[in-house]
Amino acid sequence: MFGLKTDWAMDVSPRYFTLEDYEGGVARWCPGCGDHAVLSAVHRILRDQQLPPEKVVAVSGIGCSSRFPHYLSTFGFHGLHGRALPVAEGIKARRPDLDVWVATGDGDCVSIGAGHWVHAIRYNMDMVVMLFDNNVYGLTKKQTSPTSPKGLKTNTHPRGAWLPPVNPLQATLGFTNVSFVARTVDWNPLHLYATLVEAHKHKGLSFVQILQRCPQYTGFIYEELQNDPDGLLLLTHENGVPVDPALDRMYKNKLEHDPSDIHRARELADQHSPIPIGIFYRNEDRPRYEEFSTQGMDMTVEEKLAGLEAELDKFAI
Ligand SMILES: Cc1ncc(C[n+]2csc(CCOP(=O)(O)OP(=O)(O)O)c2C)c(N)n1
Repeated sequence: MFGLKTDWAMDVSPRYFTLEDYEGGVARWCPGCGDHAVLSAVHRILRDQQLPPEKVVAVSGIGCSSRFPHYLSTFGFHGLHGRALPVAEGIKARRPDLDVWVATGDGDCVSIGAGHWVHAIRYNMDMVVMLFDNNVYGLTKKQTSPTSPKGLKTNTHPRGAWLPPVNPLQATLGFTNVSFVARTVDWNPLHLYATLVEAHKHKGLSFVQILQRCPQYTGFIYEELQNDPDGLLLLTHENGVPVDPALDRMYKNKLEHDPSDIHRARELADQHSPIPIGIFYRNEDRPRYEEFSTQGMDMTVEEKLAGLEAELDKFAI
């Protein structure tokens, strides 16, 4: 776990947190990498919501994007490749009071971490999961990822990826107990911020796919979309991402979509042109695993021992 800048435990007066209170080390990502934009959105959300740094934990696996926790001065856990989600679940299972933010790449989540992904969605523990989807393994220098488009030339497929990519939203919307699914893009700070705010508000696991530029290896993939907003379809609804006048002006293509409609959400997840962004699905009534795992946590040692003895007494002959 990373440390905090200040020992707030000693502080008894009301606190106002500035951006500096959340900023960690200087980010080592390449210039133009979309990860910077996501980091800056999260810094701003923490500041705007005045979340005490000691109550926030950033958790990640391995990859460029997984360096995320180093750049926050909250608690953090830079885990093993593909294992961000079980670490985050362990934290939430015992410390439901903490605000958990997970950073995971398309390789980290959709490839090596895919088993954990299915179960994390089903466990539906209250956390924000940000899928940094740059369609490639960035850190290990351009290998094909499960979300690489067919034909993408990489170090592992120099003649081009053979198979069609996994669609992370389509898959997530098919997992049992899914409760929040959204998509945003790193190059629109307004939409990125507003989507992550809604994800953070949601009680349950919020899965947010962030189309993320990797200028080094896959910069060209999102270039057209970045330059031409007409390639995107802005999902609008009173329970969706709030659309302020600037967003409204930016996107010509808009669609009113009720995020409680999972069937329509699945159809939209399958749509490629224009690409929908916004909240696909939202359901606050799904059970959350921490509602069960935290039962009895406030019992005293004596109460726990008495309970254990009572259970063992059932087997007395
Ligand atoms: C068990 C294990 N297997 C493989 C690796 C090598 N490895 C490190 S990062 C990575 C892929 C990262 O890609 P992605 O999750 O998409 O993140 P990005 O770097 O693009 O942000 C791989 C294969 C590892 N660290 N551990």
